[in-house]
Amino acid sequence: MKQSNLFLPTLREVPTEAEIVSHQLMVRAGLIRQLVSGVYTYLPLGHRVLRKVQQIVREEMDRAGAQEISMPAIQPAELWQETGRWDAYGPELMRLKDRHSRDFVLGPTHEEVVTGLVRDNLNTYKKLPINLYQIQTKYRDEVRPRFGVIRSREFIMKDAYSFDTSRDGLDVSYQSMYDAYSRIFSRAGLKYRAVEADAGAIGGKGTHEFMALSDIGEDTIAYCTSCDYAANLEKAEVVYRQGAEKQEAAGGMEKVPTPDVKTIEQLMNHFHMEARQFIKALVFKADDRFVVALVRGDHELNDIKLKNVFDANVLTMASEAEMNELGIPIGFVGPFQLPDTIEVVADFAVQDMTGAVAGANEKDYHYKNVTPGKDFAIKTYTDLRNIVEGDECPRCGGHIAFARGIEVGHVFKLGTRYSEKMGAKFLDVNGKEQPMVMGCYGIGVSRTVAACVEQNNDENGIIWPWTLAPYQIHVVPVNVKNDEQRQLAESLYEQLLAEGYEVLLDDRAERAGVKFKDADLIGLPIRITVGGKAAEEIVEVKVRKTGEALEIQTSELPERIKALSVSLQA
Ligand code: 9G3
Repeated sequence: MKQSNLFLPTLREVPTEAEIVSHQLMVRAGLIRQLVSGVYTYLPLGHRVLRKVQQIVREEMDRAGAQEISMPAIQPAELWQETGRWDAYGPELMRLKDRHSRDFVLGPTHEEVVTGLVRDNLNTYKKLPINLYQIQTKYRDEVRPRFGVIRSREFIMKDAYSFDTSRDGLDVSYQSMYDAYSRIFSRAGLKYRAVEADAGAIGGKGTHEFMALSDIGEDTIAYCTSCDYAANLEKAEVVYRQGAEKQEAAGGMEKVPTPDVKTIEQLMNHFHMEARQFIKALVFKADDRFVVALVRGDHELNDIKLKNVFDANVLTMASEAEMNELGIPIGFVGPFQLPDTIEVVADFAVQDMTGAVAGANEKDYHYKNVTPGKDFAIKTYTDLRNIVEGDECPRCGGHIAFARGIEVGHVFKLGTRYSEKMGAKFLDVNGKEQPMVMGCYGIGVSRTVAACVEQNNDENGIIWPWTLAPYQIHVVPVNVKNDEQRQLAESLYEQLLAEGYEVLLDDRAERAGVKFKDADLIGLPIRITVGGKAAEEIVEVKVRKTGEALEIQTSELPERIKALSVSLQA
């Protein structure tokens, strides 16, 4: 490709709305342009990278035996009503009416469509298992799109759906996708970890997220420094060791006036005690009932774990109005004299507390010297808190550390949740009707591009890994007005193309400085500069990743480039 023809509007200045490096660089290097908030156009360079990610995805999905299809983005509301998701989702689900005023959704995902498709066209165990996938634009009306294409309102996803006759079959399909994902992200050059995750609203048991490691990642990963245990913070299990036989606190609990002492900090000052000596009580609404969760004052409640304890669809903090209605004084909540409709659960660590301070459930009062189990009963102790760095690894006893990640892949064991709701059944070997057992598997294709830029850049711009680079070699004649330089550059360009490389020739009549800045910004893996020594058939070969540059005879170029391309793919 000749750069004088390439639609590549690079920018020097950093776009103000871009908060993170990958968003800044993808705009400055002319890969994307925003149409409206959360909606992007991919320009030629960005599109070439997208296509490379898709190519790797296709090769690995096909290798895993999945079959590519293409499903519509426009989906009838009736399908979503069959699964109950028409009402379950709010404004994030983009809805539209056709000319006959019929309701449709713009597909944020395709469980309903694919389950309907298989239900209507397959009904015998002989035709299972099957895995159908597509690479398609998805629509989700994010409340706050940000970070460029990392959290956008339309994005490209590879989504796959497996259908098996049994849970064992699903386990095989799931593992096959898990392995395919590992190959995809390795080939894309991403530093990633597969972490245990929470299934969330989609349901099902067992799910992993593939996280591209990055400090701007929205997710926190808890991983073990000794074994390969890794989990999303939402899911990470806390190891609880029953404390030593707790020494009874002297005397009984005592109600003390604590006017306007509400927060843990205020309590710590008032009682001159550490956070770990307080019982934090939080009131939640789990679907249509109220619950109170108790955690030690220095711990954080994990609301996903709480939600799972009650198997709730929706879990929200009780509002001030709801607290008033319940007669629970905000800031003085405690496990005492609660309305008996309220279920109280406590994190394991609470049961070891003695001489604690807790809200008295009366405005301006707390109790001190409280001993759970003695001064109040708890029916359910469970794992309710966030794991913290230094906690014990639930697999090997090692140490837990934190990292942040960008979720680029997510694999789920759905089970029969959708097949039962939509009647996707098969006749088993005994002729008996059974619901198909499903899995679903997503990769954020556009998000993977951004994660790659987030992990591969320096102060001068992007540093593309060989496998995702929009072009592999950048030929840059310093001065196109100099015939020797221009002619040598063009002949090298033709020669490299003939050898099968993807080559960009910067044939623009720009100053050298501008060309070199643009070359660093768009970050192709290898740059060949044709300058003052063109007459001697000497050029400079520079590796973008390491900055190493060396002058070589053009006669050595083929094997030098070959060697570099091999080392850059290692
Ligand atoms: C919606 C909206 C947003 C959503 C969903 C539905 C996320 C939704 C979860 C999934 C599960 C898997 C197949 C590929 C892998 C992920 N956000 N999810 O179901 F209506 Cl507005 O998409 N789907």
